[in-house]
Amino acid sequence: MTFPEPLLRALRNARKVAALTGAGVSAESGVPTFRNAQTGLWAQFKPEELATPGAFLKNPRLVWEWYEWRRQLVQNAKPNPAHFALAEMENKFPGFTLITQNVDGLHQRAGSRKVIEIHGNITRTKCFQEDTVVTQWNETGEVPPKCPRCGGLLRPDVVWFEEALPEIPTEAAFAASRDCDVFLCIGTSAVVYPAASLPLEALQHQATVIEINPEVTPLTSRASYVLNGPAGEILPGLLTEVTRA
Ligand code: BJW
Repeated sequence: MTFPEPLLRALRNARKVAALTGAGVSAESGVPTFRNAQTGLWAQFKPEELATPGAFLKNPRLVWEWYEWRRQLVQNAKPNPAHFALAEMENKFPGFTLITQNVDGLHQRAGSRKVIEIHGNITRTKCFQEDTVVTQWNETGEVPPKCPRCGGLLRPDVVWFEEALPEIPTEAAFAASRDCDVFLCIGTSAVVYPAASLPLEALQHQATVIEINPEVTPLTSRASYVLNGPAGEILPGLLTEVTRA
């Protein structure tokens, strides 16, 4: 792909760069995107209908088992060239902030050191009752297991619909979006709020917003540039071009 010269110039001259990633960044690692049809046993369920506190309360076993399946999938997945290019950007771009909606930890496994996770992480577990992280519990065969302190149900430490995002990471994500010169919006359908307001916040503060996605999203018509294609191909190419002497 050839990149527009003004886009390359914006990145080369940027004082601060922020990037927001979504499930599309992990698609090339074999992790299904959130709004893609699920496969096998899980094909009959819509992710949007499992990732809510109401769904968990109605059928905690079902939701826990769905996350067990996804944990396994993520554990067996490997970071792809998009994750590696973003890790490299942390070294090459001044003031680089990586914000992710992904809960799979693949950015960290690719070498990104500073990752703002606004939707939590699937590898952590917390108590539904106390909302505190739990690292050990008795395996009694109950599904889901119970909190060793209060006996409440354990759940993944992720943010479900209707739940508040973690305050400190979310504030940091908004601050980075307001303060950057270039904002990269990569592999997200840009429909889930408040994450979807981050590129809009950047636009309002005169940043150059670059969308990388093979599909059209609600952001497409507003972005300064749209790079249409898979992140695993576009990001390494972009990094090479920007850092070319
Ligand atoms: C590729 C590719 C390749 C494919 N390369 N790209 C304002 C307006 C309207 C609604 C709301 C609003 N504010 C809040 C709401 C309600 C709600 C919401 O946004 N609903 C909308 C659906 C309408 N938001 C919430 O409920 C949030 N909470 C909240 O606001 O609380 C307020 C509150 C305050 C105080 C007290 C209490 C409450 C919470 C949102 C939490 C979202 N959680 C999930 C689940 C996380 C755990 C898990 O993984 O199970 O996060 S939902 C799901 O969506 C997940 C994702 O992070 C998130 C975004 O999805 P993403 O990443 O964009 O994935 P996809 O699948 O949608 O898209 C993939 C994209 O990749 C596509 O575009 C492809 O084309 C592309 N792609 N291959 C590049 N190779």
